[in-house]
Amino acid sequence: MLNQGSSNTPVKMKNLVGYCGIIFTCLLICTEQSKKQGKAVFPQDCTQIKALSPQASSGVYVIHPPGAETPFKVHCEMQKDEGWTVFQRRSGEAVRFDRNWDEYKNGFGSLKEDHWLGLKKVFSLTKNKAKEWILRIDLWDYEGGTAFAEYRNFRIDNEEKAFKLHVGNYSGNAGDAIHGDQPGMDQNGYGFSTIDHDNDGCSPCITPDIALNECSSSEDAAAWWYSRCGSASLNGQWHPVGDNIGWVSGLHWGTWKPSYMSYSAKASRMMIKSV
Ligand SMILES: [Ca+2]
Repeated sequence: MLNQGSSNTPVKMKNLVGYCGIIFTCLLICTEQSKKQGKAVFPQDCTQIKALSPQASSGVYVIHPPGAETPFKVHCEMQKDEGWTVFQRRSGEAVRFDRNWDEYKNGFGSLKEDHWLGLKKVFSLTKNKAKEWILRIDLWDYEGGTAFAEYRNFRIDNEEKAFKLHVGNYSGNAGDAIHGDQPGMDQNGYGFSTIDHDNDGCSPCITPDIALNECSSSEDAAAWWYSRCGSASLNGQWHPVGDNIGWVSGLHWGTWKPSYMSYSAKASRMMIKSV
């Protein structure tokens, strides 16, 4: 990780800067050579972009993970010395999230605004087991508050395994909603569910509060790694201020705002970095 440990001596920093400069120069040379050969070389993810170019700012970049057949565009969230590859962003109702399996597989929305990058692309990133991936979830409420959750060892399986979710240890101040606010609600290890693909492991789904037919259809076609149905669900219907409490469908993080409130967040963002 660049720049972590501010106790680095100036000499070490100088070496680090020089080292990065060499890598960046090599990448440029490779890119130039590849251009001559008719091929372009792209960075693997936003973490690599930030490492090679510390001044890089947030925006849309082209990346080419080793696990992807072709390069694709992503929104990179650049923070200090960290480059995060964003795969979900919610901030309003301009982009609908009640979508089917193929749309969640391939992605939708605008990379510059609200969007879902697509499970296929997230899989192509996290299938690289030479790296560990950290998942970060940022949440905003209507009262000016924010919270976050981070999970080590994030990855998802391929489509044949329903893009099953894998997360490790939690840290943060939003609470561990993926592992659940009550026993039996753990979403870790569950496949992704959409209105036309039911992988929630229950039928009907008996939650501590109510019985639902299926998690996705009961939450107005929200899509998530549901498990009976669980405490986390950030792809539900977006609700405006003053009308954001009490809806079954919404942007829910049940360990941050208790599930009985059914509080729908003002905004959310999901992103990953490699370490
Ligand atoms: Ca079911």
